[in-house]
Amino acid sequence: MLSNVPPIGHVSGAVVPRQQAPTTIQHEPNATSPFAPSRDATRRPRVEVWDQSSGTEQALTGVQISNTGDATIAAAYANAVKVDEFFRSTFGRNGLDNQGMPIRIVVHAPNTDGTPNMNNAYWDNLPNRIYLGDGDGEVFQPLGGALDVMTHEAVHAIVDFEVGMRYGDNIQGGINESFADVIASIADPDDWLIGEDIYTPNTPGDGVRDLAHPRFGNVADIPANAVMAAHEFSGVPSLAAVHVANAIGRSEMGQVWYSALVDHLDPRAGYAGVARATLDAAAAIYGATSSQVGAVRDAWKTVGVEPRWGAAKA
Ligand SMILES: [Ca+2]
Ligand SMILES: [Ca+2]
Ligand SMILES: [Zn+2]
Repeated sequence: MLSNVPPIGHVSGAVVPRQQAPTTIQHEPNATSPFAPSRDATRRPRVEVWDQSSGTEQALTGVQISNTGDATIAAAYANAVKVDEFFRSTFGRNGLDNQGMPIRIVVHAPNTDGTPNMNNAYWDNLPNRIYLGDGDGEVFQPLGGALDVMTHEAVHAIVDFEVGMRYGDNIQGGINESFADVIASIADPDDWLIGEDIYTPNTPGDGVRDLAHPRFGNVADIPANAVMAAHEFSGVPSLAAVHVANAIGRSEMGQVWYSALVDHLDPRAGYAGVARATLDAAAAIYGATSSQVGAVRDAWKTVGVEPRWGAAKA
């Protein structure tokens, strides 16, 4: 469901003052931890945290994070570690830039006018940090408390590093938002809702978006020359992904969508270009004549997109 509140957003190029780098957070190798770092990663921080509750971004040391009595910081840190591990274990990805870049989060991030309790989260590609608002307690609880929200913002970083699409309230912005939502639904696979853990605490069962029931889930439903938010243009490719997951499995769809993003997507792609990227990815993973390729093709047709054929022509 889409609401009138600012949706989970994305900022490219916003001017944010740079702060001094935080002290390296050391993660002790621990064989019993599901998040035990690999041997070559032990000297690198995997997650870095800033606290912006005072107005400026204050870097936290590993000791400060470990001993924090701040449940918002603790929950956001835990989710950022999960996201880093998710990229590593699910896609073999080494950090946001695939070269070991840690996930950098700013907790208690205010609104751009300085007021607290921002009902939003966003990736800013100038300082390469994810900004997490506290929410007003009515529309949102602290946004870093949701694994899918954290993943969504981290995927915006991957889109920037891998594809470099221009972001705007248009189809390309919608494609960017859709990849963020779809990959988030692989990390948090219980449903097709985004943000359900932190959205409208007095209303159970809803989310910021529902990928299986987007407002605009077919190209034919989008008015010509529509002027609307990027998050409205994301419905078509997101619903295609849901159809593919229903046909071949959610985790299999995730492999196709991730490969489409990092290996096949053209930065100028529209919906048909995304369809082609997913077909090329499915063909590379499963074979050009596989049933999985057929499922991807059928899913795009269901949402009104006639895929342009590339190397995956069967
Ligand atoms: Ca979810
Ligand atoms: Ca709710
Ligand atoms: Zn977004």
